[in-house]
Amino acid sequence: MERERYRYGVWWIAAMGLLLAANLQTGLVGAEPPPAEPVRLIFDTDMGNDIDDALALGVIHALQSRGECQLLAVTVSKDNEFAAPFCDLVNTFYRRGKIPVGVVRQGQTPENSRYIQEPCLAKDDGQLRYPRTLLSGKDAPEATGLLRQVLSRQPDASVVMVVVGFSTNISRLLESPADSHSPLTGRALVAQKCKLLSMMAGNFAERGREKEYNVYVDLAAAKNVFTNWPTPIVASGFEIGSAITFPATSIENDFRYVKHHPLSEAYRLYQKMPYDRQTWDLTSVLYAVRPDRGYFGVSLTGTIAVDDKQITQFTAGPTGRQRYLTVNPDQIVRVREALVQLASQPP
Ligand SMILES: [Ca+2]
Repeated sequence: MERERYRYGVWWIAAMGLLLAANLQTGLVGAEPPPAEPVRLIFDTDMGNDIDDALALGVIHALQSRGECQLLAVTVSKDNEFAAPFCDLVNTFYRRGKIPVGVVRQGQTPENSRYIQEPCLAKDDGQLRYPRTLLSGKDAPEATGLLRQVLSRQPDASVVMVVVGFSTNISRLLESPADSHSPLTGRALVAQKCKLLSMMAGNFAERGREKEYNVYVDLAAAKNVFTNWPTPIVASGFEIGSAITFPATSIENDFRYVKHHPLSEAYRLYQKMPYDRQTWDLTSVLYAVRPDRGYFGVSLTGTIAVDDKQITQFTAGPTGRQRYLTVNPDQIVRVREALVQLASQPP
């Protein structure tokens, strides 16, 4: 009897010892998860062509206010002189007017856009309605050089690029030679400093797939990026943002905490209210900062290519590093709710 009890005791101690060792190994005992570092983010946008770019910039600021990201720079791929000042006035509204803004030279879509131009020019009692430091895009630095400068100062494998317009700037970045900011070529610099490219581009719907604006407006640039970008890419295809609309009721009700809000004013200028606009660019921001929250599904890894009809084609394969987002009905509800809360969050 004594002997049985002794044997049982030995087994029990041994079992507990094994359990403790296993827990220590997996870090379950006494280990607090380290606080997550804010995501170092660069936002490249064709601000002015569609209103989702403006709301996406607002979402970035809300996430930064929550300690989840740090906006290192904004670069603009729309070649219009009001695109960069509008980005600067939004940054200034969120009290981050020192964030550098770079612009494309000899870029695409120079045409005017009311929603970026009118907020830049609006005055009340002789003062700019939305103060800013950058008066014209002509005064802003060229985007490729700014991207090189900002990237060269970041820790290795730390930067997430969010690209929600054409690939003009990041394609030129890939092709850029060594300069005063870095002895590396653009491609090597990206490989060293970036960890992810989250881009709104292409179309990966199972049916009815068409060519997509961000791809076909600068086709050569998009092809270069899909072929030569050296980090993983996650693309939010046209069908993702199309399935998740931003409610006009939020624009009408949730932005009234100030007399003049640049995002709700821009939204009203873009189209006749009320309208629910697709959230394309916002989804690429949300995934970039919160990739592990289950807002979206992601495809298998593979490669994205553009075919001769300018349509994106995905081929799964173990060596590829590119994926695309998917979304189901429950996720659509969650993403819309998150985006409304974030876009309308006061500075
Ligand atoms: Ca865009």
